[in-house]
Amino acid sequence: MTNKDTSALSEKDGVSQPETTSKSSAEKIKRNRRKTTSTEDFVTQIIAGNIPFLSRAITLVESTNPKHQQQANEILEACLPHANKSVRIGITGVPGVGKSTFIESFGKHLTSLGKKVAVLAVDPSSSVNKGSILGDKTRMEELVTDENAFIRPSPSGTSLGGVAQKTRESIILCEAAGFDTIIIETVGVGQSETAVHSMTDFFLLLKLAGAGDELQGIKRGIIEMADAIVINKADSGNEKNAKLAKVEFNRALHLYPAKESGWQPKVLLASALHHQGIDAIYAMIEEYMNLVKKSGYFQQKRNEQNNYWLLETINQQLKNNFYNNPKIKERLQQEVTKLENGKTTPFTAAKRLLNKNYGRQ
Ligand SMILES: Nc1nc2c(ncn2[C@@H]2O[C@H](COP(=O)(O)OP(=O)(O)OP(=O)(O)O)[C@@H](O)[C@H]2O)c(=O)[nH]1
Ligand SMILES: [Mg+2]
Repeated sequence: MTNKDTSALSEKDGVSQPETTSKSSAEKIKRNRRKTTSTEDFVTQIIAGNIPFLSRAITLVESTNPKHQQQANEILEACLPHANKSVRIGITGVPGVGKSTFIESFGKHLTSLGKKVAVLAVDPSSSVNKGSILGDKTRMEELVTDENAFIRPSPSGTSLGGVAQKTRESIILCEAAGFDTIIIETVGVGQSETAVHSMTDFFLLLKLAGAGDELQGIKRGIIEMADAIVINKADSGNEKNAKLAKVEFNRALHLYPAKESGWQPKVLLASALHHQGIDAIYAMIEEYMNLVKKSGYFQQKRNEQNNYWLLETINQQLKNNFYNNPKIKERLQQEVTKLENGKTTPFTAAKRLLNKNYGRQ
């Protein structure tokens, strides 16, 4: 009881604390400012392949602090001419399908070929579980310690759009740092496959062989996005089921209209755990890249993706400006009350909020 009283009292006394806090945080800011690295240094180091600098730049990209964002944008613009020279591969599949195990095996195969591999993720739920990649880095034990690999968990964030944009910007930084193969993982929460599809050149769906009902439970549109379906865990007595699944997926894929890329999506078997089928998967991706680079589709798709992200970023920014505006917050609350009291309609309320404030952001 006494303790409680004391702590309650000390809380009251604590009214003066903010000053102390602000003093110390002011000092911190000063200290940090002294330590701040110039954009030029960042860019030079990133292009030289300096991983700690790459990590720090990604942290700036992920920051919500406007000053950090400003510097991140400057770094991104300067890095852009050094980016774009990579293969970007999207990988999706339900939890437990073997994404991490696959990325470990696939990534090691790539580094053994002399490639530099960056693994990023789009996982909007990562603010809760700290990111699927980080959560099971144990499944990527070898890749984690490979000096030609860079693994970064998903940025945290509340909206998929925000998380995806940060990952997309991180791709540019990784490419500028010399990573020629970028793997983007997603567990496929909400629309995250669509987001990953819109930032990659090749989209790979990992599947398990089921009991003959392979197409059940697959989200609409995923098959259409896939450039390849890899049936994982084709081992330990599961080989026959995997082969049957391959036939069924092949049949299903042929029902879809031809892809604009001119590529006929393929179905392959793999055992990520036993490193089987991995080299064939990479050979297939190389075949795809040769095809689309020759036809010009590669550049066309990247241009389309850039346009998409331009509009997406504008949408995000407009929304953020709107909802983070204190006046809007207040008026929105007022409109909600009016709505609850039957004094307005959602449409009139929305119009009023938008009309009054749009031009003043
Ligand atoms: N037999 C067999 N097991 C595998 C294979 N690939 C992965 N596994 C096992 O399946 C389990 C899940 O693998 P993960 O790589 O963690 O799967 P994930 O898709 O990353 O799962 P989340 O991170 O939860 O989304 C682990 O116990 C792996 O050892 C495989 O090719 N064959
Ligand atoms: Mg995983």
